[in-house]
Amino acid sequence: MAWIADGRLAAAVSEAGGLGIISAMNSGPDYLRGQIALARTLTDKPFGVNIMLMSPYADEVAAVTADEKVQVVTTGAGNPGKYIEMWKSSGITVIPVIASVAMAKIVERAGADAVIAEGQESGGHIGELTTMAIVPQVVSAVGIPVIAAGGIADGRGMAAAFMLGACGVQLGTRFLVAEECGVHQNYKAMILKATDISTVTTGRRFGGNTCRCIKNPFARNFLKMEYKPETTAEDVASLGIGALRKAAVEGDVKDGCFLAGQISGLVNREQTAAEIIAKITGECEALMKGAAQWVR
Ligand code: TUI
Repeated sequence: MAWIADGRLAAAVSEAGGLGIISAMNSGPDYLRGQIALARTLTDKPFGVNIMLMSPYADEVAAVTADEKVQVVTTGAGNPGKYIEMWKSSGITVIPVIASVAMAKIVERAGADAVIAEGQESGGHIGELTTMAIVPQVVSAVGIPVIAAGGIADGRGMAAAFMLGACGVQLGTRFLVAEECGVHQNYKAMILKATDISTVTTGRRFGGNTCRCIKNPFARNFLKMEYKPETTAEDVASLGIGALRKAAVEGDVKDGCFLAGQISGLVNREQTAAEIIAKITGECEALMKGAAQWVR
């Protein structure tokens, strides 16, 4: 969650019993070192760092995580194979986000400790499969633990993920409205007022770069440009530059790109990370006690 998941939010999630993740996003090593240091002032619990593999600084921030010996690294938007040995030799638990069975098998073979199987309900860069379809197929295909992501924001989603064979869940959209999340208030307001049909996907035309975001003027204009016959893949690549920052930092509701998942319609209260985690795990536990009620 570029510009969103910083050291403060990650520390709050870890303090509350989750595993907070700092997004290294498109920033350089100094930003990441600063956020790791900040998180360490706020918690002594484990937390992780997410490396977006399409970042121009991926090599540098990957080295920072090894040097800083963060407990967990997750990766997104590509194959992290070339870094896994370095991370493992630093004692780091490596958990790539994958969007297909093929990539899950590749990272397992390369030494990943677990995978996050992410459905296309998620916000941001996504693959083609839904959470319902990808999670059980990845669980059947690999021997390492599978964490489910995409479309999960409450105890029902968490319980459903466990039923599909996952042993954990990753939530993004739900934590956009955490009190400890420093994203612009307009971003939070956008999520709080979103409905089930408030998101769209951009970047599908040329493949490999599909992104889910809130349907605002930026997204509508992106889609209009993307599908003009004369538009090229290079044109599309330049359309979103700077738009994540405009959304998360400036709160620009017109020209910002507000990455958010399809479950946004269910997210309608700003709460602390601890309240969010207690609510979701409480709901999940209660639901799972009666999980057999519809079987017969
Ligand atoms: O990475 C994400 N979500 C993101 S990254 C991001 S920043 C960005 N901006 C513009 C273009 C691209 C990224 C915003 N949101 N989620 C994890 C994720 N990883 N979703 C899908 C994947 C994925 C996709 C392909 C993982 C591996 C993969 O492998 C493809 C291949 O064959 O190399």
